[in-house]
Amino acid sequence: MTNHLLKHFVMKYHQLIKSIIALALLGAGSTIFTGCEGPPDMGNSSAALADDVASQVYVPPGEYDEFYAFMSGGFSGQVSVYGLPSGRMLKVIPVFSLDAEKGYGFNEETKPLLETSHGFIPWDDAHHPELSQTDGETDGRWLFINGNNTPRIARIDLTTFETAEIIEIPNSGGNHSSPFTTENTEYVVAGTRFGVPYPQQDVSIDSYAEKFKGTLSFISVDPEEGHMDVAFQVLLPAFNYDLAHSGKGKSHGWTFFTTYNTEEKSTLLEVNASQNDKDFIAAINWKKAEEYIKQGKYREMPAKYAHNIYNEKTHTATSEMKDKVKVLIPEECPGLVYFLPTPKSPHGVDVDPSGEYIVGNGKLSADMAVHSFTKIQEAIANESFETTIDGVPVLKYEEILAGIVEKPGLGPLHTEFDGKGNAYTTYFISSEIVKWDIETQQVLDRIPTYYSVGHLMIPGGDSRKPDGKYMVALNKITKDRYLPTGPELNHSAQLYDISGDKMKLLLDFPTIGEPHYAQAIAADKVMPNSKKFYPIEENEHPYRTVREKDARVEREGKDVHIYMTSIRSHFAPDNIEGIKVGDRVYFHLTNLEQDWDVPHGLAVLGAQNAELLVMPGQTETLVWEPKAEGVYPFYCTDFCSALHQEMQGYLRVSPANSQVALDWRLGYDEPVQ
Ligand code: RUQ
Ligand code: CUA
Repeated sequence: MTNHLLKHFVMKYHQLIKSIIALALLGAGSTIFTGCEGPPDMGNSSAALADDVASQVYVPPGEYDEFYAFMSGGFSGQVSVYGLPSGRMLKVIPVFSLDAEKGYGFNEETKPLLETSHGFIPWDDAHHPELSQTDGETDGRWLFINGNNTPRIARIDLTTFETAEIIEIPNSGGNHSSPFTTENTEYVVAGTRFGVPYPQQDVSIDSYAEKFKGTLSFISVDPEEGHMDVAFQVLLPAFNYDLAHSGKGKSHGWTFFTTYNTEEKSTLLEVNASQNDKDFIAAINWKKAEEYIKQGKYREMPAKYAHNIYNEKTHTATSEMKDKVKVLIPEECPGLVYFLPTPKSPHGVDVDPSGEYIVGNGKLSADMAVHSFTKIQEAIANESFETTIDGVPVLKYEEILAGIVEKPGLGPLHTEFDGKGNAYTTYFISSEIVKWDIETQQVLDRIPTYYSVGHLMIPGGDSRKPDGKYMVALNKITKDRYLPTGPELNHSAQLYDISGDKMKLLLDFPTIGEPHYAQAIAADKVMPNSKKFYPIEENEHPYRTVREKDARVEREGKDVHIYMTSIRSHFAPDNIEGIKVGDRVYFHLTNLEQDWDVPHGLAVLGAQNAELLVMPGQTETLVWEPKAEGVYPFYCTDFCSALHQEMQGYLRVSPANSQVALDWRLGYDEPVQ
C-alpha cells in the first residue's frame, strides 16, 4: 500500500469513528449501545477496489442496463429511476410534488392528483417504492409509494412511468409503514406513524394514552385496473407504527407491522419511547379480517379522504372526496391481531422468501430477533399468551423465536434476502451491511458502507424470488465521496456484487432527495410493455384537437379557449389576436406527433402557473391570465427538430374595452388549414 493510500484510509477511519460517535449520541439519546464490535474492516474502501470492478458496472454506450431501480426521492416527494449496474439516471417520476420538468401539478390535467382533504398539497415526503407482485414475484405492472406527511399511497403505471392514482389514508398521521404489498397485490398497506386522536378532535395532548389511537389500513388493489380503495382499517393502541411487510408462501394472509413508542408518550420520544425492553410487531391476519368484513362485523366510521385517478384516455385526473371507512376493532374480532414482543424499538420488519422467518430489526437492541411463523401459529393454537392489550393477545417472546443474530452490528434498520438462504442487514450506526444465514443466524460476512446506511435493496429482495446478484445500499451521509457542493450533499447509493461469498463494492452514485428505500426489477419484465406514444385516435380529452385544420380559438365570456396543435416544427395557430386584459386564456395543446420521444413544450411570456411538456398524442392545458396589454411570444421548450428554434408564435393582448376582433392564423393571410 502506498503512503498516500494509507493516509487516505487513516483519514477515512477517523471520520468514520467521529460519525459513529456523533450518530450514536444523536440517534440513541440516553440509551447507549453496547456490544461494539470495533471498527468495520477497512480493507474494502473504494481506493482498494479490484481492477475488474469497472467492467462489472460498465454498460457500453448503446446497450441497456439489466435492471430498472426505482428509488424514493424522500423529501423531494418523487421517484427516480436508475439503470443497474451502471447507475445511470433514467427518469424522475413526479408523484407527490410539483415538478417543473414535466409541468406535473402545474398543468390543469395533473392538478387534481395532488388534492387531499386538506386541499391542494404541492409536496410531500415519499419513502417506500413497492413493486406489484403476482405469486410473490414482482410482475412489472405497477409501482406504489407512500406519501408520509399527508398520508397517501400513489400508484405509478409502469407502461407510462407516470403517476396514475393517489389515495389518501384517513385517520392517520405520518404514513410510514407503507405501502408494502401482499403476495398477489391483493392489498398494499398503510399505518399511522403518529398516534392521533380518534376521531380527530380538540383534546389535551396529555390525553394521549386514552384518546389517541393508531390505525393500520389495508388498501385493496383492483387486479385488472389497479384502482385502489380503503378496504378496512384496524383500530389499535396509539403506538408508533414504523414499517411493515406481508407474509408470503406459508405466511401469506398475514401482514406484520413494527411498533415503537409502546410507552405511548408524546414528548421527548428519544428518551421516553426507549424505555421498554421490547416493543411489538403487530401481526394482522388479513384473511380473517376479510371474513369479519363479510360478516358485517365492522363499524362504519366517518372519514374524509381524497381519491384521485388519472385517466389515460382523457389525459386528465379527477379527484373525488370519500366520507366513510370500515373499521375493525380487535376486541370484537378475535384472531385478527397478535402482538409479537420484539427488542427494542424495531424499525424494519422483513419476511424471508419462504415466509417462515420474520426479522425484527431492533434498532436499539444489541442482538437481532428472528421470529418463526410456524412457532407463532403454534403459540396461537395453544393460546399461550403473556397478556392482552386492548383485546390484542401478546404472544410469549421465547415461544415464537426462531433464533437471534448475536451482536451483529449497531443500529440495525432493514434486511433483504438473496434467495440463497442469506439475509443482509443494514447497520446505521456502525455503517455496515452484515450478511447472515437465515436458518442458523450465523454472521457470514460484513462490509462497510459510506456512510450511515438506511435501507438496502436487492432486486426482488422482499419477494419470494430475489435476484441475488446485486445489492444497493442507500446511505444517508455522503461526506467526502463526491466533489463538495456546499453545505448540502446528495445522498448516495452504493452498488455491491453479492453473487459470491464475499460482498464486493462496485460503484457509488448520488441519488435525488433521500432514497429511503428502492426496489429493482429485471428490465425484461418492464421494457416490452413500455408505451411509446398515445394513439391520437384514442384521445378523449374534452379540449383535444386531433387535426391541425380544427385548430381554433373560442371565446366564452372572459374565458378564451385556444385549441392548439403542435407538430414539428410549428404550433397551429401561431398568431392570435383579440385577447383582452382580464381574460382567462386556456392553451389546450394537443401534440399531434405519433412517434416515440417527440414531446413538444409550451411556454408563454409572463405565464404564472405552468409550462407544458406534452407527449405525442396527448393534450395538456396551460392557463394564462395576461395582466397588461402588449404582444406576447410563446415557444416550444423541448428541442424537437432542427427547426425547434422556429417553433414559436405571438399572442396580442388588447385593453379590456378594446374592439379588436378574435382572430387566429398559421401562415400569412391564410386561415389555418
Ligand atoms: S425508513 S432508513 Cu424506510 Cu423511511 Cu428506514
Ligand atoms: Cu417542438 Cu421544439
